[in-house]
Amino acid sequence: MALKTKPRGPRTIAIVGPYLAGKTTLLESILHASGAIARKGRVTEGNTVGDTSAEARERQMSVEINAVAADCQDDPFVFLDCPGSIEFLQETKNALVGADAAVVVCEPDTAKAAMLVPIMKTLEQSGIPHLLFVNKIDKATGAVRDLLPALQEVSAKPLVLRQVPIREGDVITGYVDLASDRAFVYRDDQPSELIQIPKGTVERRDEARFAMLEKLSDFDDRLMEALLEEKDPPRDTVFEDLAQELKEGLIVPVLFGSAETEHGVRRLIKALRHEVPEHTVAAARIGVDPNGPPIAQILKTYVTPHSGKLSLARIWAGKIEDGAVLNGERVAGLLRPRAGKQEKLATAQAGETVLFGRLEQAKTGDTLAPGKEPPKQLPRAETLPPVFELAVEAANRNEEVKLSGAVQKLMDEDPAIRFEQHADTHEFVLAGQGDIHLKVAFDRLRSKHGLTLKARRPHVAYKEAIRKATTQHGRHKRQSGGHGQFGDVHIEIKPLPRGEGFVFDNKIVGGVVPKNFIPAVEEGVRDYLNHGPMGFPVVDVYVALFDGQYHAVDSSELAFKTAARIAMTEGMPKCEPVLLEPICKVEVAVPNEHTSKANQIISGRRGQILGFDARPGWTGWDVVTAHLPQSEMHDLIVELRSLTQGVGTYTWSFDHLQELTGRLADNVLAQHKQGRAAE
Ligand SMILES: Nc1nc2c(ncn2[C@@H]2O[C@H](COP(=O)(O)OP(=O)(O)OP(=O)(O)O)[C@@H](O)[C@H]2O)c(=O)[nH]1
Ligand SMILES: [Mg+2]
Repeated sequence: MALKTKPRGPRTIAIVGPYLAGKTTLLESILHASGAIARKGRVTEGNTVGDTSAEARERQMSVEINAVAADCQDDPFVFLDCPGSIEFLQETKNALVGADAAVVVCEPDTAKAAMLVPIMKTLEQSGIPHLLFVNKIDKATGAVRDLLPALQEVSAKPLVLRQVPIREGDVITGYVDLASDRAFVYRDDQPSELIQIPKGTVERRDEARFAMLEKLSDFDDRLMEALLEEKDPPRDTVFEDLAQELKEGLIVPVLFGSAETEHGVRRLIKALRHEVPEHTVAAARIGVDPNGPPIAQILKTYVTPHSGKLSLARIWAGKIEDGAVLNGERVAGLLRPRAGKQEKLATAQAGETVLFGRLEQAKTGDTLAPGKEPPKQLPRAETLPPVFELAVEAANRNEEVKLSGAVQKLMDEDPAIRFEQHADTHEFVLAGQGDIHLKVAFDRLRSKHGLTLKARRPHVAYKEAIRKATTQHGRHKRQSGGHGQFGDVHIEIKPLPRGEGFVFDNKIVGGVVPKNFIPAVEEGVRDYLNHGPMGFPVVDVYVALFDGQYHAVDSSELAFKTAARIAMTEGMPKCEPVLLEPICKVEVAVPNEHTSKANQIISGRRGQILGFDARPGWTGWDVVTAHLPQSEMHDLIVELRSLTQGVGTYTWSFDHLQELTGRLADNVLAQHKQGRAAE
């Protein structure tokens, strides 16, 4: 059978995988191998094409998507090098929206395989074809064949090993490519050299090649027949199956190499050129007619010092020109992201991933189309719920006004950032995926928006309630010159069941307090309830006005309001006030070998475990459900990640208020007093 034509047209590849697996280094090697750059930089030396932002360079880690175009022979690609840190998973998710396939970079270390789970799940759930690149093969201590079962554990799809190593002593010096059945020795930063399959590798080659063909034949009857008849299948059938089964997401090919020395990188590029499907496949996956009218989607927004706002977008259909009006805004600059200098374009075609200049309203994830109005929006990446919060304020008071606007711009770039003013504590709270994520956000606010923030642990919204009832008289009387002030009330104060809030009751009969003053009494009570005897808002309390007096001339709304406040101020301390702390419902998700540790963390933080269950759709994972005091949640994610190789996570929501007494309550009150004194 004749080999079908190789996929054509521009394709976009996301380079993903755990923290420090070597993704940015791999991008550098891909660019070098394809001739896009003449010299390779190193992450440790701060001179790579990726990680150019100050925030990334300073930390020697990727903190956002690096998009770089490279023509691999005649095939145009855009590579999206994604950050590996779990704190920047949102970036990866946003990039994958526009990817035809993903290269999952990992290390040859069975102990690190579990770190792949979050990304593998994301890929499986979104149906994006992906292959594994086992990097740092120069440092591998164990055998590749022993690594494979550990990697298979984290993949729902069958892994298909495409190469076997050739060794000299402990060092891997080359590989046999199982599809073409040819052997190569590595040459640093150069193409590998074709050799005879060494004798010592023949047996391993036979075994691995048969295993590969067997897996491919699970989805191809012709191949199955050939194998049963013990015939070596035609090479073209093998290549065709590899491409078809990757496209359909049936298999996960596994290649290996060393990004640092460029070993195996050209082989990887070849697999991408021949096997990654054309953009029409990804377009169909998200429901776009690739032959329909122009439509594009934003994968990332950059705010740059020189070019202003740039929107990295995948064009799913049609042609878009510089100057076109998309969603009511004119594109001012159409660029291809090249290594070094970006390439100016007059038009960009379906399948390309390009930068649109100065679309001020456009946000990451938005769908764009020509015309005034935004088109029907395509599915976006899920937004990760925040797991870490800090209270922030402008370091310089004059800059307070800039805060909201600057954070809004930051959120256009990074949808995983949340920002709100807390209704109870009045603090501005910035929330995100962890400490480093927020630190990077602060750095960006400073460098791009000229705003320096002060941050601290947010206050917990404590409340208070009462345990006993009382009645109280309150009178406000003042005689000063002509017009006096007079208000007089008798109120009943009673606790309400938890969660019932505040109820005001008017029980006045016979007009002893005229109707028009009653709202003022309620207002006086409500005012008081903002700061109860302990200084916190009071909840779950019933107050009834049942008696009082007035004066025809001297009574006023203000006088009655004041009388009500006086009654509350005197009455409430007699009602046995008690502190209430917010309790959240948390769902902690961890691989099940860590479930008992998760339980310990929760118990150690005064949590109450409600139960645990298998995590739906995540084989080998549990979800522990618990009630946890909010005051214990600030650094929960930090501890959870440190005990679970970074993969453990949680979601939370406010659940109820619960009485807090004893030493812990005393501490809260002492701190609150200190805080108020400092204000
Ligand atoms: N020995 C060896 N080291 C490598 C290889 N590839 C990368 N490294 C080193 O691994 C470290 C991390 O490399 P990066 O390319 O920054 O890794 P990354 O996956 O982009 O990291 P993040 O984006 O921060 O997740 C650097 O010190 C690299 O020099 C390799 O093939 N072999
Ligand atoms: Mg990186």
